[in-house]
Amino acid sequence: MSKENQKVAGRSGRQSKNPVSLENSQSAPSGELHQLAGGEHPPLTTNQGVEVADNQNSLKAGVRGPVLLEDFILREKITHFDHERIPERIVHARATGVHGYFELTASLQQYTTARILTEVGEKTPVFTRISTVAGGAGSVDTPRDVRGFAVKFYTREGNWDLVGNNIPVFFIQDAIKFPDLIHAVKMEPDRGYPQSATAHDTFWDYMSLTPEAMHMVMWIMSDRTLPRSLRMIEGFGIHSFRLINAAGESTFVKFHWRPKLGLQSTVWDETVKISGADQDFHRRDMFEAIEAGHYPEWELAVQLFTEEEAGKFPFDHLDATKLIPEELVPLQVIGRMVLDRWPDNFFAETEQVAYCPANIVPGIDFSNDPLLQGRLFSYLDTQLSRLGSPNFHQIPVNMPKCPFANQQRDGHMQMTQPAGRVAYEPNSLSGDSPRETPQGFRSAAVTETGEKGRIRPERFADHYSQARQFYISQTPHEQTHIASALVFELSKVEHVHVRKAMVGHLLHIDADLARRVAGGLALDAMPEAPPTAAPILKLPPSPALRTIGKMKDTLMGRVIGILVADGSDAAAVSKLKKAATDAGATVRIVALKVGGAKLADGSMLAADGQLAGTPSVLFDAVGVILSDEGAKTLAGEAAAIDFIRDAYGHLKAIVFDKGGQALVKMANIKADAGVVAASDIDAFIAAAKTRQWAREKSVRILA
Ligand code: HDE
Repeated sequence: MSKENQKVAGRSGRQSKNPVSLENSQSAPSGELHQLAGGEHPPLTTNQGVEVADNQNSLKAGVRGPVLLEDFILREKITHFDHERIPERIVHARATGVHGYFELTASLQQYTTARILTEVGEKTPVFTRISTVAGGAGSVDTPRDVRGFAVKFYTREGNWDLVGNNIPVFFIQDAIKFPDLIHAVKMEPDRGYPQSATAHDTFWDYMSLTPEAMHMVMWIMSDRTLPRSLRMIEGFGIHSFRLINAAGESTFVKFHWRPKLGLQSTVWDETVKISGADQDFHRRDMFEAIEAGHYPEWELAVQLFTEEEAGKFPFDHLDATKLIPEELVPLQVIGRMVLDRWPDNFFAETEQVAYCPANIVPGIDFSNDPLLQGRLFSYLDTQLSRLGSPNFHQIPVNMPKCPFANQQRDGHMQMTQPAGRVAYEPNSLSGDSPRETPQGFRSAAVTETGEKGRIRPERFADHYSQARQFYISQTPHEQTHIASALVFELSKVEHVHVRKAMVGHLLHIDADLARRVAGGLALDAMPEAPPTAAPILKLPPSPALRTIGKMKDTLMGRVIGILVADGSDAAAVSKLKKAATDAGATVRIVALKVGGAKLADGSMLAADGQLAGTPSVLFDAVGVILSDEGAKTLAGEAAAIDFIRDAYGHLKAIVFDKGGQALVKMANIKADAGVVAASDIDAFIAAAKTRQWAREKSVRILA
């Protein structure tokens, strides 16, 4: 509980004075005040602790007179309100944060002294923040964008922040390019749009001039950037880090998060419509899951390798545009993270949390990845201006949960009150002031040699081999989505030379992909491929890079929407509901009116959503259970036809009874394995666990 709350609670015994002026209030006449639940209310006070008698009227000179400057209550309230916002993050402003814990299941004692990675069974508290990158804090949850995946582990040896993304590679190899990359993706500075979108000229102009981004381009054009839920994304630390053991030996490590619910994405048309139907689609999904006790869970896995092994890789592991295929270095699962507590206050926690890749603990160290090295500077620097003081580590969400003590002092918003004469180390005047300890943090003893210069390793020059490997590893459906995404994005680019330059790069990745995109853009001729700085290797496909096939055989975390109307068969609704919930799904009832529908047996079934505001894009599969009369009524409502048509178009399973079938026919859809009669509920449940990929070519003209 915050100090302020404690203070207020502590005074709750004091009687509030009679709020006489409520009788005059325009906004809340006393007779109409809602009766709030729960015991005695503490008195409302100013920040100085003075009880407030009237929170509805400012102090005036006469009933129709001017407001008086003397009104300290008004001034304090408005001044505080005026300063409620802090600068939002330059990137990753939009996010959802949740508390939870990490539990180690396998020790890495051979490789590290870090207790969080060696003490099996130990539960370490975490705060995890999952974000989009490009949009502002108020932007939608579902643009085509990378997701940030930042975890703060409050370990016994200090805070360790693993600040990663849901994609294992990055756009650039050197931090000095980051401001240009972000300026290119953000809204264009003269017109102030688009918000949170890569589909515009400046982004693709920069991409077309940055061959090292081509691997990442493949990932962002894949459905990885269209997650179904934040609970269904993978996470990656991206850079190589080092683990240091008791003998001082170091091993390289890459960190991976794998979601227990499996990996799942939406399709593009669906994503676009979700953004309109529910701007907070991902945040709401996470909130509701936590409220329902369906705690999302991820496995933490590592890839471990030595300097010698790294020397044999066909790429440089210090290059953040490259990944280490799982087939080359297998993943070892070492723990799990469970998110089980929604923050008390969004601003205090999700907004004020400050992650920093430089926050590591003894036994972990950095690699020389030049992107990581730049990040080690950037985060603390940006947080100084975002949070306004070097004391932001004292904000509860940022504070280590282990003891911490040093001789740093003062600064804006200092919350501690150190006692005594000594504020330096070493000293001989204080017997209990903090001292260095031998088990404290030590950097890996690495020898560095070489000439100083603005240079890059030669092996960083291969920009296409892994881009090609990613593309050829995908299923045909996923390849089609990548091609179509490129066509969509480049169609929004006004400058034809930029479109052509991008297709030129694609020629190095896959000639068929280049042909499909050139065709989708109706280019007059195939452009020239740009020169390459290194030979393109024929790397083998890596099936682990796919999304399709990583869905789990469960409806856990999925939502089934059932469309009903007056006269729907109660037994059919309950049977469907039971089958869906037995398979782990959540069920939502949709009706013309939110009060619900009167079923055939006379019972009233309350709706979770009104049809007009609850389209099928919000569900993973749908049921249509209607009487003949109900079907006739809904035939006159475009939203009802769209409900079915969109579910079909988004490759979802649809189940219907006899009345529902009449409406399904009006949606003019073709029968397939995912269009199922209510008499075969099992077939529906099986179909709901996947998407009907075979249907796609009949509903959409893709590249
Ligand atoms: Fe970040 N990044 N980044 N980044 N990043 C920030 O820090 C930066 C990079 C990532 O939920 C900022 O506090 C530079 C890679 C996440 O609060 C800023 C470079 C990866 C978050 C910053 C990178 C990330 C950030 C903005 C190139 C994946 C959100 C506000 C060298 C491994 C953390 C802030 C949260 C946030 C700088 C590249 C992940 C400006 C200079 C690569 C998840 O400091």
